[in-house]
Amino acid sequence: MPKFIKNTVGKVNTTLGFFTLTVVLFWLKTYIAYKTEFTLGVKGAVQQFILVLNPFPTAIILLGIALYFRGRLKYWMMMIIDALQTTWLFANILYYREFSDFMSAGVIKSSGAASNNLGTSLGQIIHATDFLVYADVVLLILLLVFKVIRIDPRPFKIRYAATLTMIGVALFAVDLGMSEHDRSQLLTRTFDNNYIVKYLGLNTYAGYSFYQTEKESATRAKASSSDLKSVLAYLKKNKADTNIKYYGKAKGKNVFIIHLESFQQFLIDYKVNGKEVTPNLNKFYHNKSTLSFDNFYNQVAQGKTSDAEMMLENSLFGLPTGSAMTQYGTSNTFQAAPAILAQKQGYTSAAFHGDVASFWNRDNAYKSWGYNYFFYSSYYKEKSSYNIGYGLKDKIFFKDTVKYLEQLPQPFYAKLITLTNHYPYTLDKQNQSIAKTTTGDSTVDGYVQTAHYLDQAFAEFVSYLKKAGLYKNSMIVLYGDHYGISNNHRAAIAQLLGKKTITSYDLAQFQKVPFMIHMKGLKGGINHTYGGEIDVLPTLLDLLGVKNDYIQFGTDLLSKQHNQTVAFRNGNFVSPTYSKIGSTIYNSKTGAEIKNPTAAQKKTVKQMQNHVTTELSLSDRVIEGDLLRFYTPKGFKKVDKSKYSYKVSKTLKSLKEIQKENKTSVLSKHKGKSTVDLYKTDAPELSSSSSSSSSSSSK
Ligand code: GP9
Ligand code: MN
Repeated sequence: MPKFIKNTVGKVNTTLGFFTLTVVLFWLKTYIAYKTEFTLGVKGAVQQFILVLNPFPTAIILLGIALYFRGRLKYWMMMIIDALQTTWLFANILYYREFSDFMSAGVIKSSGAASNNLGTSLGQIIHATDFLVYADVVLLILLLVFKVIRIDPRPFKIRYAATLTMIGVALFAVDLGMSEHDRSQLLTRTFDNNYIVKYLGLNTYAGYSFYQTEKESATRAKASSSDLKSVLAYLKKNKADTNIKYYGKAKGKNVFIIHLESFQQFLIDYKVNGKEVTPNLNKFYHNKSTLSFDNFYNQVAQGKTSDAEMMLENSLFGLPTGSAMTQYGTSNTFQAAPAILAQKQGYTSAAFHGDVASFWNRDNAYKSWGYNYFFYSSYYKEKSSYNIGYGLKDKIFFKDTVKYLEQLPQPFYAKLITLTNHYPYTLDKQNQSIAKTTTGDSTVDGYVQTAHYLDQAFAEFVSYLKKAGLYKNSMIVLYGDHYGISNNHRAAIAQLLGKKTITSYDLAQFQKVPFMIHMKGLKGGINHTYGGEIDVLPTLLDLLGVKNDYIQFGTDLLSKQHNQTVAFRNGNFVSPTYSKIGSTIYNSKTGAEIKNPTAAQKKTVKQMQNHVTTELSLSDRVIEGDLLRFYTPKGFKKVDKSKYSYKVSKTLKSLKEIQKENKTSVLSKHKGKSTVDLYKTDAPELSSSSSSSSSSSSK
């Protein structure tokens, strides 16, 4: 045997050598699992480097704990720690296979593992080869037991142990620094468990998840049913009656919620070089059967899309930091739109989205909200040319949604979340059909192109709805979730709006997003009422004729008593009279700053501010204290999450079965003949002559 190999092999008989071997083996299997068991969406050299690096820091720190022990004990401690880390890896491999997500502390603690049916299905998802993750631990133990590797009984100098710990900590800092650079606000915005694992590794994810859960359960434990009193008192005071002109007008109709990603109100009727950016949405907006709101604001914070979803379907605000859907979506009790409509009016509910299931914790939160079905990226044909940015391109998404949509029993509540019009607004050449704007700001100029693409995709979907007979028996709701162009682009915004300068008031106005409700026979028109995302659910429930005795912070936009002070998540607000941004008051009619408010103005603004602060903090209390667990309106049954599974095979089976029991789906109405052929799209990727050369961009 060559000498250097002999020397190297000889080193495993020292404590440091054995430690190194253990770390390297642990790293290797973790990396193999990253590549073969999980879909982490690693893009580019930096992310790849981070992925290679990320198992090391915590492995060194954790296995290094053993080095502080004496004699032979340190070897066995090392093996115990190794086995524990491996068990976490093992558990996640199994969990991921079933749920396409990592196991969270919340799932373990709230005996969610059982409520997710993990126990019953374990037998089906486990493969004999899974136990191979323990191979290195078993091997090392055998080598020690049979003295192939000799235990070095000499004490390991604390100095050296401390140095190794420091190396682990330093590597962790490098990992964290690079990750934050690649994906800022990684830990505060709480996007997706996949992200934490991709950047910081499985062990750090465990720590993070347990910390989050501890924090949550502390506030939850402190909360009691008496906290509800102030919430209920507030709601009573701010109650808005229904509008009899509209109440129940949509009863029994299918409901479509079409989420227009990053879509701002200013795009409506906007032109580039004389060409409308969104001609189809404009037509829809001006249709006489569409109720269109032109003073409707997004109210999201860091949780962006997820905040919008939380407001839309629960009428609860997102949190000041992070995503409420991620932090509380798994464990809290909710009384959300899908559950309400299912229980009160027998609706079937489904959410459709072309991204992975775990983003914004949708896979768990949707169960808490009572969604019967959730169709995410695994349900759609995946081909690299079909994707851009976060996932499926809108035209393909809408088209491939139909094969599931047609199987839903009617009436249904279907939410379709689009994706292509998302920052950084890149679109492959073959899909570009309008010129970019020319502000010179590269993150802004592509915005109209992706919006134009979304508009075309929407039109294709609508024409399918008409052919399939769905247009006339559905209420179609459109909304933009949040800004597409952030406040950092003042100069470009000024150019887009044709203004010289942009004030803070203008920026607040720039937070307007579309909100439209279309239905055959609905008295439409442009409605100037001020409102925001928090008001959507109460408005829809009134239209659907559902008695609303739920805890919701918005009010029906069509009600005479609707409060028109619109809260932003940071406590600023706009209203038809005054708006307050920071400490500055503006006259909403003129947009001018009110430098010296009168005593009466001061008093009014103060009252408005009080209202805003109170509703935000009470809503936070409901979410952070999980207060809905103490409040169940009459006749409402608490949602049982264990009833739902979004696993592809189970869903396909259940859809098939339901066709036999319930003959109300579009498919049934067409005598079992699919309506997919009615769908017409000009998506170049789907035409036979298409090239699949266009690539997906980074995530
Ligand atoms: C991801 C998509 C984007 O699935 O919903 O979320 P956003 O970045 O807009 O919050
Ligand atoms: Mn969004």
